Amino acid sequence: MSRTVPSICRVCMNFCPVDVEIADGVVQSVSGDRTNPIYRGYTCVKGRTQAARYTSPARLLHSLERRPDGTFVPIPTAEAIGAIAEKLTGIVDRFGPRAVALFGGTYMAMDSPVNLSMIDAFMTAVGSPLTFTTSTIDQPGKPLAKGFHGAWMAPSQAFDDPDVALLVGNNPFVSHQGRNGAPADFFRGLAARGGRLIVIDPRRTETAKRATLHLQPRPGEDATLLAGMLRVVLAEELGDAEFVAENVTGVDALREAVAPFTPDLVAERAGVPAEDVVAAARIFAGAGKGYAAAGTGPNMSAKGTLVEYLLLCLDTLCGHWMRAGDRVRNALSLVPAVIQPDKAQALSPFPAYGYGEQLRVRGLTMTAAGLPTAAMADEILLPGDGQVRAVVSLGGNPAACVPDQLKMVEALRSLDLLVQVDIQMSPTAALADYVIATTLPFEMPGTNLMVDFLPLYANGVGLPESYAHYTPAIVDPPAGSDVIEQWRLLHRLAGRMGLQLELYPALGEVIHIEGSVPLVPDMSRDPDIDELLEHIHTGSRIPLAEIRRHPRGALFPDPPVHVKPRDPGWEGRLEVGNAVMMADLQAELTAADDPGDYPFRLVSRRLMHVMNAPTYAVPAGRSRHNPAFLHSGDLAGLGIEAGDVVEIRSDRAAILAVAEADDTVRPGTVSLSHSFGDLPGHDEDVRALGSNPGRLIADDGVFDRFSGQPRMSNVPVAVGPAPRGRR
Ligand SMILES: Nc1nc2c(c(=O)[nH]1)N[C@H]1C(S)=C(S)[C@@H](COP(=O)(O)OP(=O)(O)OC[C@H]3O[C@@H](n4cnc5c(=O)[nH]c(N)nc54)[C@H](O)[C@@H]3O)O[C@H]1N2
Ligand SMILES: Nc1nc2c(c(=O)[nH]1)N[C@H]1C(S)=C(S)[C@@H](COP(=O)(O)OP(=O)(O)OC[C@H]3O[C@@H](n4cnc5c(=O)[nH]c(N)nc54)[C@H](O)[C@@H]3O)O[C@H]1N2
Ligand code: SF4
Ligand SMILES: [Mo]
Repeated sequence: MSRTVPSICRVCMNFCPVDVEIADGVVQSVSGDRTNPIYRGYTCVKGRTQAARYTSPARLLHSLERRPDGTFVPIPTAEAIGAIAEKLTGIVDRFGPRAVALFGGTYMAMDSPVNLSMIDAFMTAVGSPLTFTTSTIDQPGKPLAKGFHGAWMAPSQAFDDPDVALLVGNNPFVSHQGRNGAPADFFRGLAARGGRLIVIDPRRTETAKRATLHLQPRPGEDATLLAGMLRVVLAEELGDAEFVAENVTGVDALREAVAPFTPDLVAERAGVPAEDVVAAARIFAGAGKGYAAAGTGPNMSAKGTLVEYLLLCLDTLCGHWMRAGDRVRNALSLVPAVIQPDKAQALSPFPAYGYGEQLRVRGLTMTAAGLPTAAMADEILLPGDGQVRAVVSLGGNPAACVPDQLKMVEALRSLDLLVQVDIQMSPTAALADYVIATTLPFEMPGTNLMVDFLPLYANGVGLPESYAHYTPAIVDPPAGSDVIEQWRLLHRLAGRMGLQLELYPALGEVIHIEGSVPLVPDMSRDPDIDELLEHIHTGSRIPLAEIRRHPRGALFPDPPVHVKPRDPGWEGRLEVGNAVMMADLQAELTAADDPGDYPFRLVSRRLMHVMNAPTYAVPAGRSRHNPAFLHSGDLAGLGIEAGDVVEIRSDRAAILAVAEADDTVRPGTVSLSHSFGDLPGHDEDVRALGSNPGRLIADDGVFDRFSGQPRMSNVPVAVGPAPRGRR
């Protein structure tokens, strides 16, 4: 018998509401929910084809243990947990708690709202500060820049309804990182209102094609470009003088720092017309309400903090922040209401790095974006006090996603214990001592807490209106399987290690809520997931019980949230002339760019049909590899035909990739998606597996000095025909 039930797609962070057809307890098909007021039926190819994720023979249904000869044998998950608990306890006893690290990937943050809090509870109980996540190899510049600039204590202006949006290296049409919902609806609405869209991207992306103005610069020149725009805004007095006078400091320092960035200099450096730099500034500052946002590209250029800082300066000079009395249309629904930004005042700059855990390499420390993941391999390989001996990896694929793949794989191989929690035999799983088979999203209850939280993370992301959605588990795991939720695994592990967990509401370390009371679960039995969910959503503006009454999700405009006036005597100011940032900007002026032996620049990108690493469930008819997109002029110049295998070489390594002609790519750049391929030495068949650009990156070469994020885009490379016999 077949039935159709509503749920939430959790393949990517858009969290689309879907209708799921189920027959005999098995997911058959997935389609968009047309009745939904925000998404209006939107889904993408990954979401619509996800039934295959549930039934494929490649799905891991049992946990595995590695034998001494390197092969894997199935092991009951309960038995594996016992063995892992014993080994972890032994490692902690011998080497201390810092010898245990945890790696959390995107599916750790996404599949259950309980996971983040559970991870913090687990690592706190173990006593280790070494939790690494993908946050610091993604867009760590966002939280870091807020530290240098300060934060407006109300949301950015007109996210629901902008007159202008500036998107720098961000392609929401494919990535869905932007306004959550249906990307086309947002851009259509913007155009219909006469709103302006400015896109800065070395590729003429799906988003850039909709832009009023597209600047197609050399990669890695965003700081130069933004400095040029700031110079125009200041010189032509285009900003919001009243807002600046009341709330901002450092304008003179900024004016001085951007003075050398004339339109001509910027044009020459970035390879764009000088008049476009001026036009971008005039459009952005003159259009009215709006916001600026960057995506992964500029954050990965090893200057992410500076770029994000300059974007905040641009918004601040233009007064793009909500004022007293404004209605917050996308007031948080699920995140504790006490942290809703709702006051028209500035929080002065605060330390965003340089505190907490000191890593043993490159002077890196804890940051507002978390612990620098680019130091994880060194923390494993570097002998001495505090050396990491065990890694528990959840919902991510560190052997593929962390830059400097060669070093990371060497590090993971050297561990005393590697536990990989996964749905398939990923490259990391292949290196693990234990592979724990885990549940898929429709087998678990969930909420859209992560999406609700996004506006707290940065400008230009999240939902346009207050909207919340809860889904129960809608199918059971396959009959005869032995899979476990990530949160339950951690709880049981802690129980077997004799540890007591304390679970805080919301998103663990990601959000600190003064005075919140932890849940102290009974460690001798599995906690009830409903109780955990209730606790995680403690203090939300909309009680979870109310959200649960709307199985298709709903808008929750009431109680309304209005921005309050500034507190009497409040003296906080936003800082646009931070000395550290201004010094980094000056350094840009003299940064030499000698192509040497590496005339091309490798730039990052996303592909519609996969979420980062490909899974076994790549939609039918889509390529399993990640093509190297090159301009047809470049292909001709290199004597390479589309479809040929090329070699891409950096000063670190070489990879093979299948060339594809694409004239949306700026000449001189290679646009290649990440996390494909297999382990080094196992991915010769590039047409079947794709390749890993992370192998071309050194984690200690060029990097953002605050987050440690290596240069993952704008990587100097040479491109040529693959060696004979490898084409
Ligand atoms: N060179 C380069 N490197 C990059 C990037 C880049 O642009 N360029 N991007 C970086 C960024 S922004 C990020 S966030 C990281 C992403 O890095 P990861 O977090 O590692 O990425 P994913 O591929 O999303 O997750 C991978 C793991 O989740 C498993 N998985 C797939 N579906 C599910 C599921 O439904 N549930 C569970 N539990 N597991 C599942 C997969 O088998 C795989 O092992 O990569 C980073 N690395
Ligand atoms: N379909 C799909 N969706 C995804 C993912 C996926 O793998 N597939 N991954 C998810 C994840 S983990 C994340 S973090 C988000 C990321 O979301 P986005 O940041 O929107 O990701 P991209 O689509 O890669 O867009 C980055 C853009 O930066 C450009 N770029 C590269 N280098 C530079 C540079 O130096 N300067 C400028 N200005 N631009 C540059 C690239 O050409 C590209 O168009 O997407 C998420 N959504
Ligand atoms: S955009 Fe696609 S993968 Fe992401 S939540 Fe929506 S349907 Fe799922
Ligand atoms: Mo990401």
